[in-house]
Amino acid sequence: MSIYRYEENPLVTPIDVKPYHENFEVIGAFNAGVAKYQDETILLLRVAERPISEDPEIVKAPVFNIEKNVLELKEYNKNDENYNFDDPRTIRSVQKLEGFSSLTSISYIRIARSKDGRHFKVDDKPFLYPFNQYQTFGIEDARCTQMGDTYYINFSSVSEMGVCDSLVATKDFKSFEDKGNIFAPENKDVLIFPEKVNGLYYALHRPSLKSIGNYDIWIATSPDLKHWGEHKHLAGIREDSWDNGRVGGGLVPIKTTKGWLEIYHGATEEHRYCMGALLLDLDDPSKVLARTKRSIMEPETEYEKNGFFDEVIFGCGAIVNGDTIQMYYGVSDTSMAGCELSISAILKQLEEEM
Ligand code: MAN
Repeated sequence: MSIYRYEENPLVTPIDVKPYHENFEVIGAFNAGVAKYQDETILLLRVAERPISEDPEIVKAPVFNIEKNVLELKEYNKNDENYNFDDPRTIRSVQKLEGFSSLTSISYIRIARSKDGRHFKVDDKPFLYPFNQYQTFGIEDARCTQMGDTYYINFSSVSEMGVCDSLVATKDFKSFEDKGNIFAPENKDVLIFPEKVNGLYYALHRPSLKSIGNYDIWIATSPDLKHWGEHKHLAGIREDSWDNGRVGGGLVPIKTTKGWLEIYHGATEEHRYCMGALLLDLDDPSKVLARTKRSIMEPETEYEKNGFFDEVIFGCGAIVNGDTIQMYYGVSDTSMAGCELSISAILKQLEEEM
């Protein structure tokens, strides 16, 4: 697969973002949803800010207090044997096999704007900042689906209650209307299709299962973008493959003559994130017509391999022009990069590897 990575990469890095909180540092500006609005390319950046700790033994964990409308800090001592600090993203209780007690940073959504798609300027203020009790640990990994002049933005809301998926709508990227939580915990990587199919809205989603089952992609329908049902399993992880650990939707599904093209992410059990492709039936997107055996893109460049969390490429959005997918993607949970992929080349790989 030939991929054209922009010479300007990475396009947005933590240095380009001024911290919103005093005594915090920006450690990530990544995993952005993408939109074309008027003459601008908009990136809905996930900005992660970490409290600066004066004492190397102390790890501070930010939690937004909704009632008091302030960001509070919980402190952990690195020598505390009840907790594990190996994953830089989380603080885990050693008593629990899975999951985390706190996050080491708080994420929210900030907009970066560009006229040429390569040079971005980051807004001074957040666009989506924790606004309810489901978001006390932050707002992450936005996806944006345009329908008419409305842009639907969904994202992970993270709190002690779990990770759920929430929806807002905007027409101007200044204000938004809250549409509530659309998928209950734990669920991530929700991608709303850009048009109805046979009178119904469709969305991909990724329940994160704890007792049995894997981190697989599911599909659901809705009459109104509010009530989601008809849940079906769509695509699972594959043993001995680059996507044997987890899979999740990446870009908003792209309508092609051959079917709905979904560029998804897959990770190994060791958390190396690559991108692959699925082709879904135009008339019934719950039918998988083809899936690439090989990945279509892997972490290769320095900025894709090294960062806060190494070996991650994570596409959440794109702008499509004819045969070209201009994909913007998070690299190593740190920065944003851009590249161009050809739809016909991906369809060819799908046909060969069916
Ligand atoms: C995982 C990672 C983190 C994220 C949490 C909560 O641990 O993806 O980046 O903050 O989940 O969503």
